[in-house]
Amino acid sequence: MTNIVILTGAGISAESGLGTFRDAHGLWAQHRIEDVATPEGFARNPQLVHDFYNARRDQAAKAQPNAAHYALAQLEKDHAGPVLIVTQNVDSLHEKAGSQNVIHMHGALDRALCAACDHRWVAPLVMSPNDPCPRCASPATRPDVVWFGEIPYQMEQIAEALSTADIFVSIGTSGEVYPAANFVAEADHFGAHTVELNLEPSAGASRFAECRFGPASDVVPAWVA
Ligand code: BJW
Repeated sequence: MTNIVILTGAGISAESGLGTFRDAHGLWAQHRIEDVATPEGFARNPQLVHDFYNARRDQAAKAQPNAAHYALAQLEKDHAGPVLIVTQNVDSLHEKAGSQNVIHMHGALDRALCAACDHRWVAPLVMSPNDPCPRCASPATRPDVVWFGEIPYQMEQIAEALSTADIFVSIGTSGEVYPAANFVAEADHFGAHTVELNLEPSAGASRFAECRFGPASDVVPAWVA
């Protein structure tokens, strides 16, 4: 019984119409990271940050999974052993495709977080800085996403999964952002076979035992088959 851990990044959702971050016309070509993806940026201008995430929440709500998301959901159904998806993505396309075992290590667009009391709830489509927290009433509402300088979610479960993985697959991620960029080294250390499926070689491509390059909607179903 093989244990499969799959890391996904923005590239898997690109063909569903959601922008990546670091590609030529990606989100970071249009927005300064310091302004929209750090706690300091949020403290300086919460409305700007909410505008950025409100627009992305609207796009993500309308997006549909592509063949890569469906192939991974089918893999989870068909595979005899455990299949865990650790996604850096804040969209819900894995769940929409039918995957059930998904960790959102960078949070989720459809969740809100109170910066004052850490309460979490289902986000409305449009959020604003003055929205009161339903629990403590503080006007400290923020998107429940992980910004630079913050600790990604469920790191203990991820470390445990990487330590027992037989196969580790990285899909559609540039390998520029830690700690996710280091998962291949962790999985390799514990003896997993490591595979990269990406449009082009990522920053960490040389660390993988096997690489296949092309659009996710081609290479992921082909790898799963
Ligand atoms: C396709 C395709 C198609 C395109 N088919 N493929 C110096 C050294 C090392 C680390 C650090 C350092 N200085 C600071 C750090 C830490 C920092 C970091 O990594 N900085 C780097 C910039 C160096 N990291 C952090 O701060 C993290 N926290 C942390 O480290 O805490 C300490 C700690 C950790 C663990 C335990 C204890 C303590 C937090 C990082 C948070 C990242 N947040 C964001 C925003 C999330 C919310 C949102 O969505 O807005 O996460 S930034 C952004 O980057 C987002 C993504 O999840 C993340 C990764 O991006 P991704 O998914 O890889 O997208 P792209 O665009 O980069 O790549 C797309 C890929 O797809 C490309 O390769 C394309 O080729 C490919 N592609 N079309 C297949 N059709």
